[in-house]
Amino acid sequence: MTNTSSSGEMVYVEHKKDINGFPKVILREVRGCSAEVYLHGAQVTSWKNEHGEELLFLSSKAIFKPPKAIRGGIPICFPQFGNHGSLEQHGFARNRTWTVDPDPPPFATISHNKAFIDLILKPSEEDAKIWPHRYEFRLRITLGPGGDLMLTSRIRNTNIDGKSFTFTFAYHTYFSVTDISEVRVEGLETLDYLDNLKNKERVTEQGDAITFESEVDKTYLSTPTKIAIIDHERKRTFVLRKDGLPDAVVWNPWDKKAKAIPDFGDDEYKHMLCVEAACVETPITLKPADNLTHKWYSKAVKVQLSGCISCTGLYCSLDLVLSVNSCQNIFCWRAESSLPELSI
Ligand code: TA6
Repeated sequence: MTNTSSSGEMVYVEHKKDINGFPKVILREVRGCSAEVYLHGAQVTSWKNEHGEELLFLSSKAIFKPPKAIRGGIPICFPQFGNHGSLEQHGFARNRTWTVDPDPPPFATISHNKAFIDLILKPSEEDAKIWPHRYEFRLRITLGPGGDLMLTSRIRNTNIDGKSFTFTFAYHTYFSVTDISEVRVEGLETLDYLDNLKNKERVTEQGDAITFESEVDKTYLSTPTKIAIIDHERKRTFVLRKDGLPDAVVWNPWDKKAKAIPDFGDDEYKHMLCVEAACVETPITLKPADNLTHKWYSKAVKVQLSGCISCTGLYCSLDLVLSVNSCQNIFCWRAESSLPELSI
């Protein structure tokens, strides 16, 4: 389903309002893929393939009323993941209304993608009371011509008092699956994880692909940059690629917890799985940025990524690329690892 203007041109980016009047953006690509982003939380709430099939889970009980976070899609957890700190669960970025970024700094690599939107979050007076830092959080969401969904967060410390700040982070992605008991996750075998159901006890995962038969809430540490979610029933494989985010959280509330979550249907746990590109174990520390604007940005992307976590910490970018294909054997998604480098 392509969307053309009155002059017959393809409309890659459409600004709309939902039935409650809340602003959202629709991204479309020529092959018929699409994505939907709410300015509330800068949250992707839909990602469809060229057949119009929904790839992300969105609860039938999701509440679209700010400041409540929307249950499903891809909430952004910032500046705190989960209860790793004194702020509200998963921080406040998902509860804030973002704005369209009028002047996004250039990226290091030129991209020919057309279906993208740049959003920005800046601290409010309220936020400064609970998290006393000045920052700019820029997020680019891109739908690639092949249907890949790419999210790049660029976070900058604009404190004028010379103070650094530290944060944890996650793209809290809800994947739509046919039957959770028929799903496998590959790429996390033999890794250490923090079990959030056992007071963050550190455990080592067994050797096989991960399957699901009960509640799971695990933070895998220092994972590979690529993880696959294989939905056997639908012969579908999601490949998640991440950059700048060493950890990955895997969550399914199962039956009992599902009943306890007000904006989540009792049986919906059967059709979703969260696999979240995250930075939890070693928080990111950013020093106040200097004023090298454009040059700073383009150079920074390359250099800073490694610098920011270890010492210099001026600026960082956190990338997530989601792609999906219709094969489901191990060789296929591993073959995908020969995909070209990230160009947002
Ligand atoms: O990412 C997993 C997790 O931290 C779980 O512990 C569970 O609480 C889930 O997030 C959902 O959190 P929310 O605050 O959206 O209800």
